[in-house]
Amino acid sequence: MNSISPTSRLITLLKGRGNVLVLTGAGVSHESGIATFRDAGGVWEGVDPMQVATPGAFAADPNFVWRFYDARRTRAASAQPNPAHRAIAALEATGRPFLLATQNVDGLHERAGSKKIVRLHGSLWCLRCTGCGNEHENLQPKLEPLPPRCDACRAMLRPAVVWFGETLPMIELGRALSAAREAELVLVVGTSSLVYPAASLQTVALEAGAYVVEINPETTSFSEQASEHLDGPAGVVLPALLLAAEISMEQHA
Ligand code: BJW
Ligand code: ZN
Repeated sequence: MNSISPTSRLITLLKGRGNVLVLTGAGVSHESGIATFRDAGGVWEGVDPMQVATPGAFAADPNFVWRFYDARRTRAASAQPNPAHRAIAALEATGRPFLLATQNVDGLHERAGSKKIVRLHGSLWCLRCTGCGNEHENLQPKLEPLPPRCDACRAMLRPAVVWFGETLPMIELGRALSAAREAELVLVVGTSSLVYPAASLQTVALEAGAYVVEINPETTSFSEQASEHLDGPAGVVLPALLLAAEISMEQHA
């Protein structure tokens, strides 16, 4: 099993029937060729987040912000789910109480077969009208002309993602918080645990008594608090864990 050495406690919890919560961040899509935000070569190395990921940035230059998201949509559309996305879907498919709360907006978890999912930071594939608030799905990576306009009221559409300074969708955050309070096992995969309130979920779970495992090739601000840290890429560690716990990934190959 490479150099990964999960504890027997973790394997027992994976084999059991208790509530599982999986929290994911950009690192889970890294092996699909999608850049993370804060690593070397990450999204925020090429562009200042304050110029593309705030309501003020969109108000100041909607075309610039849309071009940024157009490029992200194009990249995500050509990417494929990797073994980490598939392992998470396979864990859900065991039928135990389960929730996946992702900060990712790329849609790869859904394409890997995850169903019990809450999207804390929205989706690249959903547009929201800045006038009437209507939301609709749009799976075309390239939108022309930019900025796209609402069919109903002609106001500008924006990506339905959560920018800095905006509140997270209340129902989704509420579901994730409840799952954190009820979970027996939490897997925190591929996130720097720097962005709040998403990063508070792992602490809520710990305080409620969950066994919280971090899977990440680097240490993070959460590593010292984690019950266990598994050092390695998610696409290697997660399938290895499922194998050790005798959970089949066959349906998600
Ligand atoms: C691998 C791997 C592999 C690599 N396998 N792992 C205190 C001070 C100042 C501000 C704040 C504060 N507390 C809260 C705030 C506000 C702010 C915040 O948290 N700022 C911090 C940065 C300090 N939060 C907000 O504004 C949030 N809203 C809010 O708080 O509302 C209440 C409020 C409203 C008004 C006023 C005040 C309060 C909203 C946050 C929205 C974040 N949005 C983004 C962009 C989404 C759209 C888009 O994609 O463009 O979400 S920012 C970006 O960061 C994105 C991500 O979802 C999010 C988290 O990043 P993530 O996923 O953790 O990625 P990285 O790159 O950080 O980490 C990747 C990890 O993967 C690394 O650890 C690698 O090692 C690892 N990895 N390869 C496994 N193969
Ligand atoms: Zn409208």
